[in-house]
Amino acid sequence: MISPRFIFYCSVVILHVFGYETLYQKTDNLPASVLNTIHDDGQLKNSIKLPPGDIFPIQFVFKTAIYKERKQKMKITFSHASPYVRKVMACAIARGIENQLEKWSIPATDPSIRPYNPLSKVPTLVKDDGGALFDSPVICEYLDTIGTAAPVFPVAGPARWNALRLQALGDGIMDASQPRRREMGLPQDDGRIAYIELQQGKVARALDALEQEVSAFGSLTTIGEITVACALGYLDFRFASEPWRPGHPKLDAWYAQVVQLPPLAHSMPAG
Ligand SMILES: N[C@@H](CCC(=O)N[C@@H](CS)C(=O)NCC(=O)O)C(=O)O
Repeated sequence: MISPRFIFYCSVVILHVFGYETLYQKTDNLPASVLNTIHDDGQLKNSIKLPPGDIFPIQFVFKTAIYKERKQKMKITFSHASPYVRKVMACAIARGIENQLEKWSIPATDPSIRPYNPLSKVPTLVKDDGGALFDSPVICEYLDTIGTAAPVFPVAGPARWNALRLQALGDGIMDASQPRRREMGLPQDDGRIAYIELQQGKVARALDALEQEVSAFGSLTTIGEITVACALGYLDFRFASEPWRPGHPKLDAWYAQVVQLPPLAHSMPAG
C-alpha cells in the first residue's frame, strides 16, 4: 500500500520540477531577510542553514526564493578593467539596483556575446526577459527606468542636454584612450604615432574643457558626472604615466571627493 507520506513526497517533487511558476507567485511577498540570504549567483550564503532535508516544503520555499532571485536578475557582461562596464555598474550603484545585475565575466571576443550583441562588446545587458541592450549610454538609460531612486538622466530640457553632452565628453575620453592603449603596445610606425598623438590631443582638450566647468558639477547625480568620473578613473588606472591632474586643480579636487562615493568606491577597476 502506498503511504500518505510517499504520496506527499511525490507531489512535492512533481511540484518542485513543474510547479515553480505556481509557487513563484506565492514567494512574491517573501521578506527581504530571506531574499538577502542569497548570493549573487543564487547560492545560499553560508550564514543561513537550510532546514533539515526531510522538511521538504520549507526547503522548497527557500529554493523557490533562489529561483525568484535568478528569474529577476539581468546579466551584464562584466570586466573589472572596462571603463564602460564601470560606468554601468556605477549607475546601478547610484540607483541602488546593483543587486539586480548578475555579473557575466566574459571577454569581448567570446562568441557567446554575439547572439545578444552583434558588435560583441562589453558592456552588453541581457534583460530579465532575455532581450539585450548594448552601448553604455543605452544600458544606463534603461537602468534609470528600474527602481525608485532618483534618476541620473534628467528629464527633457537644458539639464538633460547638459548631462548628455557631459556623458559624450566622458565617453569620448574613454574612446580616445582605451583603443590607444592597444596601439601603444604595437610597433610604432608613422601612422600609429600620428594616431596616438591625435587621440592624446582629444583627451588633453577634453580635460581642459572639464576644468573650465567642473565648478558646476554635483556629486555624481547625473549620467554626465558619473561618466566623466569613470573616464578620469580610467586615466588613473591605465595611463598613470601620463598624469592628468597637473593643470587641472579643480577637476582634481572634484574627483578626489566623488571617488569616495559608493558608485565609484564600489566599482574600482582591476586587472
Ligand atoms: N561605446 C561602447 C564602447 C564599449 C567598448 O568599446 N568596450 C570595449 C571593452 S572596454 C570592447 O568591448 N571592445 C571590444 C571591441 O571593440 O571589439 C559603450 O559605451 O559601451
